[in-house]
Amino acid sequence: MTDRPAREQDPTTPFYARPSGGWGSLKSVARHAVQDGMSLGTLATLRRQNKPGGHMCTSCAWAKPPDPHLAEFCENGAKATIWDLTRRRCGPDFFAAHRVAELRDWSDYDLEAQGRLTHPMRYDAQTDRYVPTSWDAAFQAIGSKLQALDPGSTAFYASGRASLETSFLYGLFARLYGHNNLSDSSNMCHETTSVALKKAIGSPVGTCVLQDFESCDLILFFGQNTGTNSPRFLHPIQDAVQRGCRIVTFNPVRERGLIQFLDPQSPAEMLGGQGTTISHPYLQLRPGSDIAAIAGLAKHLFDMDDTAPLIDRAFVAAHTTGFDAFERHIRALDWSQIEHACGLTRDDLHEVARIYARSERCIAVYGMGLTQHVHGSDSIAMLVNLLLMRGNMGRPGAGICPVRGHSNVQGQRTVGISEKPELVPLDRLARIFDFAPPRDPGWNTVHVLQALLDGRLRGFVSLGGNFARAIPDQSRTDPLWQGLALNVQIATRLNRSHVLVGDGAWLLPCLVRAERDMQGGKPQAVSMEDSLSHIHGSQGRRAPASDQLLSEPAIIAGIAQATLPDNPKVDWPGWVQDYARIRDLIAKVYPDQFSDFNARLFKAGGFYRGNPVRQRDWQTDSGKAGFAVPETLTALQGARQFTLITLRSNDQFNTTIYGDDDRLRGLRGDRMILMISRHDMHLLGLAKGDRISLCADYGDDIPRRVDGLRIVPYDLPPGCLAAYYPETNPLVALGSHDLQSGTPAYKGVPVRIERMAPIG
Ligand SMILES: Nc1nc2c(c(=O)[nH]1)N[C@H]1C(S)=C(S)[C@@H](COP(=O)(O)OP(=O)(O)OC[C@H]3O[C@@H](n4cnc5c(=O)[nH]c(N)nc54)[C@H](O)[C@@H]3O)O[C@H]1N2
Ligand SMILES: Nc1nc2c(c(=O)[nH]1)N[C@H]1C(S)=C(S)[C@@H](COP(=O)(O)OP(=O)(O)OC[C@H]3O[C@@H](n4cnc5c(=O)[nH]c(N)nc54)[C@H](O)[C@@H]3O)O[C@H]1N2
Ligand SMILES: [Mo]
Repeated sequence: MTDRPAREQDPTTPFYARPSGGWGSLKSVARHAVQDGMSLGTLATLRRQNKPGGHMCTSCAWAKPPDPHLAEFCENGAKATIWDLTRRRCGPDFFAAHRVAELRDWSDYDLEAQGRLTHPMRYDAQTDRYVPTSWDAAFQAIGSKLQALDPGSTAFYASGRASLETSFLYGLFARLYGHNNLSDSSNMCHETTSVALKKAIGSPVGTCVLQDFESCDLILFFGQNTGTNSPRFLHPIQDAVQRGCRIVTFNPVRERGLIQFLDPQSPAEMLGGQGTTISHPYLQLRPGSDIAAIAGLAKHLFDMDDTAPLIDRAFVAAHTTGFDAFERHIRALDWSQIEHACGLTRDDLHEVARIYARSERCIAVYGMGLTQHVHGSDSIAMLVNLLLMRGNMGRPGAGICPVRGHSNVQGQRTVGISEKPELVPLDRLARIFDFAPPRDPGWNTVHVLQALLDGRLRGFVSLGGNFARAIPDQSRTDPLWQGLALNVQIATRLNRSHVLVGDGAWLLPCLVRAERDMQGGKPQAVSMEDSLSHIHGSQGRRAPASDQLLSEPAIIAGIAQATLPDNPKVDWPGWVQDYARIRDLIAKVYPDQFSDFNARLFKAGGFYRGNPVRQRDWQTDSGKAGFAVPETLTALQGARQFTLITLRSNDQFNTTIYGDDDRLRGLRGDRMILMISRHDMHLLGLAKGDRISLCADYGDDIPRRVDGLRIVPYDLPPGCLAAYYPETNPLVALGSHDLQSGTPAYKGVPVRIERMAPIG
């Protein structure tokens, strides 16, 4: 196995007291660059990242401004590119040397650290090894298998990184083949947003654009770790703070990026070491209790409105429904209920309510801290309620801003990767491509896993990602993947999903976004949609990691052509020769949003897909925005003692682990840790460094446990524990998900702590 980078063994380093950004982030990038043998060419590639004519970063989905910084990339974007452009290769020699059973014992880090996949490979059950195959043989064999299967017993998963062009072809392929089982990483992420925002305001996506951050006077942050997961967002936040905008954060964990920031691109700040203070106040509520906290804010606002009117009654009357029921519900709540649920005091909430009442233009930002809970949709609806009370929708400097995860996850849904047929213009697809699209609802992630558990899933195609490792309840699902008739993995690096396979598996390597994609003798561009609904062209220039690689569109087209009967309206090989033709198809299917797609592809800052909410046009059933009465004050079930939130470190991109540090949290050298408050350590008689087991406590009889986590004292509210994803995913029950959207409740895992005998 690969030597892991040198690291400290004590994970319990004292809290990192410095601002985020700054020298720490530059040092962190430099370390990764050296480990991975970064060339000067990679530096040149980084300089073009996120700029018109260059490639769009494969890390987060944050907006790319029209006037980019000299280096419009962050620590983590640089890591992602360096990781993609590694000099390490994982080819036929590697697979000849290692049985798949052996690889199942390797860590996530060691699997990916082998470098880029170079050849199409087929799994050979007899030798338990991946063996090389040709593209043509792979396409023909996969095509025959798909033809033999009932389309309804297969699922096509997509991780949110693939381009609009790839995603459009993938969705079309699924429907021509005969199903809507287009599960997406979004099902584990912001599906809650797509469902809750659609219901409340008629738009499944955020309403803000970058300019709104230039004129807002208050930004509320709920459960989004900007410093780690969308670091470029720190620039507009810092600018906002410097012009006097107030930031208030609700998060059980004190996240460095929202406390203080040092701009690595500002020499004065770097030399002075003085950062900008970001949030004030920063409220550490209990996990899952955002509904209660926002209800408290609303209750104060109603009280304050009785003496000095502050609710935008004209807006409420003209643009909303359900206000009276909402007002009655909130006024009737008891302060002790609210305080008990969220762990914040009435006074804490009063301070924020006063700030909100004084602000004229407010933006609410949120991430996985809201979406990944059993009542995630209710939390989002509550946040919308709060904004609607003061008319903070459909005017400059105001609105709601979910921060999406993968770089094109929002765009994939826009162009048809959806298990919900009602969100796709099926009639138009039927007309343009002359076929009868399936109309039955498809499978989301939870449905796919239920089908895997009860044997209904027979074939699985994965467009990127690491599905088997990203999902809940892995101890139950891991052994079942080997029983599938077909498992196709389109990927760039080896991961756990590729080694949990049996007969009928293929591993198909593709280009990364920074690489040159030549088709029909010409370099091709692809495109993606950022979190603020702007579409950007992206062109790679680097030589591919291997001459055997195909682009994602070429792989999808190859499989589709080998699977489907001929159709004169469907020209797979022709489309792949020229991606501009795929964009023309997208424009034809989605004329409102993608007209003149090719002409606008490289517009600086991207072109805006538009959002009717900005004109106060509410595309809901009632034609208005809806106030909603929450069903509960907290997403947590029962009165459990401990709730675990599973989250990301600063040294990972989802299941891709770059290293064992979590610089912004001041933690080093180990990911198998449990963060716990000193209060709870005393209560349980635990000491720093003790080893424990975590056991899920859902009250069912399925054993779910993770052994060997080390205790790290951390500043958390009592009862709240935190540990890393994906190491703790075996604890999450598949049945525990947002009730409306099916997004797994990764941030609200009921657990018990069991002491382990000291080792050595
Ligand atoms: N570098 C890097 N960037 C990434 C990723 C990555 O892994 N690494 N992943 C990408 C993806 S796919 C996504 S979806 C995004 C994820 O980005 P985020 O949305 O930031 O997701 P997480 O890091 O999982 O955790 C979010 C935050 O929610 C807080 N939280 C947990 N429970 C609660 C709660 O009940 N209430 C509140 N108010 N807060 C809570 C946690 O403390 C944490 O700060 O980032 C994307 N960008
Ligand atoms: N406990 C817990 N679980 C979670 C979460 C959590 O917060 N807590 N978050 C959830 C969220 S928000 C998400 S989005 C999912 C993420 O789930 P996924 O999107 O499925 O997982 P990733 O880790 O992003 O996928 C990494 C793999 O993608 C492949 N890859 C990388 N780049 C490319 C490319 O350009 N093309 C192709 N074809 N393949 C590529 C590589 O082989 C790499 O190993 O996890 C979810 N799971
Ligand atoms: Mo995500």
